[in-house]
Amino acid sequence: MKKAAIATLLGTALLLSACGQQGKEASAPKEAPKEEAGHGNHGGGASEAPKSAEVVTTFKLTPEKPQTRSDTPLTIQITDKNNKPVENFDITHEKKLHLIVVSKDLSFFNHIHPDYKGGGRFDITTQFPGGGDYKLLADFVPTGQGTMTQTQWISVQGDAPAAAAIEPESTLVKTVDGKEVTLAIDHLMAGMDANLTFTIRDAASKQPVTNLQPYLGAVGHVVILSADAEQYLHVHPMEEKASGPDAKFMTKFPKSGVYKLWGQFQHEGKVFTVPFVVKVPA
Ligand SMILES: [Cu+2]
Repeated sequence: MKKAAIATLLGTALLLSACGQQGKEASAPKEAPKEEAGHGNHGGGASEAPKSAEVVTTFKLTPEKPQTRSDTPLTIQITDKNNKPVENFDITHEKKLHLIVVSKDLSFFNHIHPDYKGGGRFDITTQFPGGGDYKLLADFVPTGQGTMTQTQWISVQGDAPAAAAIEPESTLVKTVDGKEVTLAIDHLMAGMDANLTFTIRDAASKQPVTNLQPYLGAVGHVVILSADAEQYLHVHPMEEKASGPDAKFMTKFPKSGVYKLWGQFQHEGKVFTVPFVVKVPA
């Protein structure tokens, strides 16, 4: 097996990360959102730069250029700028590190949780469904610092399938795993607090689903990426303990443009992921 090379990512690749409004603020009327509403309690809002220049994340795949659909070990090593391991991480939504993997055209999305091995090292074995470029986004909170997201583009062996177009959808209704999910967005504008409401029904009966289960400690999670995968938002619900049919989120799209977002929910022990593509006007 080819020796894995090491790709190092410095803090310059920091992307935006924001968390949904939570806890006691959840009952605030949406007409008058609090100023910091989009930032939640993770301190990683778009307007405050986490100190990630102090943190270096190294993504190591074995082999460096993985094969399609084969088990591929991935190690994520987090150190400070002096190459000393970062040891302690806050747990956010039940995990010390959240890893998002997307294909370049955003048609593939995976949200996984590498195991913490100590010494700043996280391990997982994963697979990639086809050849071509993928982006890895690791989302974590070194204790005493803010939320940070560090990323790495990687390349998988084999021909990339034809890129899927990332086209804004005029009707935000999708059926996934027997659920009909409707997304309504208020105030969809760059730099504004936007309200995202997912409504979940049984696809066959059209009955509202009122017994959603917590997934990673909340009624749902939303990950948002700009079409070029450069802008990243991880949003948590306004009312984490909600159980459906509505799951409400608030976030701020940093710029105008096309974004893909994925809502993730759990029902009857199974997590389902529903994607939408929206265009944020200037
Ligand atoms: Cu996660």
